[in-house]
Amino acid sequence: MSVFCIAGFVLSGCSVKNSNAIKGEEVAVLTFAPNVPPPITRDYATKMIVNLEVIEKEMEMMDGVKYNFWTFGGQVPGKFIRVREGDLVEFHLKNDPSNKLPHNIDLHAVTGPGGGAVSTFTAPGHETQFSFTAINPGLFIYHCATAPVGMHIANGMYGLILVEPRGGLPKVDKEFYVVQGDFYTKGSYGESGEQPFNMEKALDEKPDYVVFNGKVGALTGDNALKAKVGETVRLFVGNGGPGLTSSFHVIGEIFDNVYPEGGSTQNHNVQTTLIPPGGSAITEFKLQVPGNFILVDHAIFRAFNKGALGILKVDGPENKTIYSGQQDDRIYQPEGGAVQTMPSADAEKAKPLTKTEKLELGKALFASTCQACHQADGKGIEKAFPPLYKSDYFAANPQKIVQVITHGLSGPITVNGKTFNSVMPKQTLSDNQVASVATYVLNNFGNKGGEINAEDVAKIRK
Ligand code: HEC
Ligand SMILES: [Cu+2]
Repeated sequence: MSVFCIAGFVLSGCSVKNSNAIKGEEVAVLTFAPNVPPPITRDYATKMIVNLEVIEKEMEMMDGVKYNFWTFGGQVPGKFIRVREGDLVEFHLKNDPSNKLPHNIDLHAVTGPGGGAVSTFTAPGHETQFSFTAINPGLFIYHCATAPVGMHIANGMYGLILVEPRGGLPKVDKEFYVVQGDFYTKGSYGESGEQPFNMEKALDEKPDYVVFNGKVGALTGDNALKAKVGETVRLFVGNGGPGLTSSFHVIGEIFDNVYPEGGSTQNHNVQTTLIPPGGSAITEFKLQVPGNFILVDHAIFRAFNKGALGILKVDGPENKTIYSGQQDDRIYQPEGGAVQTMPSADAEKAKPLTKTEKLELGKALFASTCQACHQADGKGIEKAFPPLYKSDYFAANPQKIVQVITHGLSGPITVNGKTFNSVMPKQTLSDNQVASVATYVLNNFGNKGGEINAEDVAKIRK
C-alpha cells in the first residue's frame, strides 16, 4: 500500500494510515471552566496522556446553598480535555481515597463499548487505565456512567472533550467553556443550607436549579466572561443534563457560525441553538459593539428564575451605526393624535421638576418601566425580583435607587432578609426621569419618603 502514498494523492487506507502514525507523547493540559486549553498546532498524531481525578466535594450551588457535588477534577463541569483527531489517548481515571463511591467515565469521543465506562470502573483509592484512538473529530460530552447513572450525572459528573480536526479549528481571539446542567434539591431554588439530592424531582425532570458551570452566578459579576469589541469569540457549550434540553442563546448576539451538536457541519446566522443532554454545540461570533451580552437557556424561566444565566462583558468603542442606543423617547397619545417630544436633557436641566410633577411622571414611568419585574404592588417576585415595598436595601441611603437604575445591578443581594442573585439591566432614562421614578418609589410602597433631584442623578450616573 505505502507504494501508492504519493504526496497530493488521497488514497483511502494509505493516507489515513500515514497520518495516524503516532509520534511521541504528551501529558494533556486540562483546564477548569470557563478556560479552554490552547489550540493544538501539531500536524501529527501523538500519544496523549490524560489524568483525571474524581473528587466528591461539598460546594455552593448558589451563595448560601450547599450541595455535595461529585466532580471530574474538583469542579462542575469537569476539566476540559483537548486532543487532536488521530491521537492515541491514554486515559487514567483516579478515584480519590477519601471518596465514598466507585465511579467511571463514558467519553462520547470513544469508539468502543460504554465509551470507556466498563474499563474505568474505579473504586475509591484506585486508578484505572485504558486507551482509545480519537477517530472522529468533534466536541463531545463525557460523564460518569456508574449506577445509578442519573444520580452521578445529576451530581455534576460531566465535562467536555474536544477532538480537534486534523487541520485545527479556525483561529479566534477568545475561547470559553460553558456547560449547562440541571440540579434537583430537597429545598426549592434559593433555600439555604445543605441541600441533598432529590430523586423524585429528578424522575419528574423538574429541577430547582438550571445553571451554567455548576453554580448560580458562575458567569456573572466578577466571574463574567470578558472580551473586547473587534474580537471573535468561540463558545464550547455542552449540556450535561441529566434532564433538560437547552435552548442556548446569547441575548444581543447572533452566532455567525454554529457547529450544531458539536459535529462537523456548520450553520450560519443562528439565534438559538438546541443542545440536548449528552450533547454540545460550538458557537462563534464577532463582537461589534460593547455591552453585557447575556447567555441564557431561552426556556426563559430557567434563566431568570433557576440560574441559567451568564454574562459576556464586552468592552470597547461604541458603533452607533450598528447599535445606536435609545435615540428618543416621545410621549405617544393615539387618542389625541399629537406626538409630543420629551424635553431634551439640556432643556430638562433648565427646568427642574417639582416634587408633585416627579410623583406624577414617576408613577407613569414605574408602570411602563419597573412594574414588569418589581410588580404593580412593588412586592416583587420571590427569588427573582426583590421587593421595593418597604425595602431595607435603600432605606438608609435613597441614592442607592439611583445607582441601581443608572448602572443596573447584578450579583447576590439581600433585601428584607431574603437573598436574590439576578441581573437588573441598567435603565435608559434621562436624569429627570430617574429622579422622578426614584422619588415615586421613595414615597410609595410603604417606604419612608424623600426626594431625588436630577443633579443627584447626573452625579451618580458619572
Ligand atoms: C428586567 C427586570 C427589572 C426591571 C425592568 C427593573 N428591575 Fe430593579 N431589579 C431587578 C432585579 C433582578 C434586581 C436584583 C438584582 C440582583 O439580584 O443583584 C433589582 C433590584 C432593584 C433594586 C435594589 C433592590 C431592592 O429591592 O431595593 C432597586 C431599588 C430597583 N431594582 C429599582 C428598580 C426601578 C426603580 C426600576 C424601574 C426604573 C427597576 N428596578 C426596573 C429587576 C428589574
Ligand atoms: Cu460517578
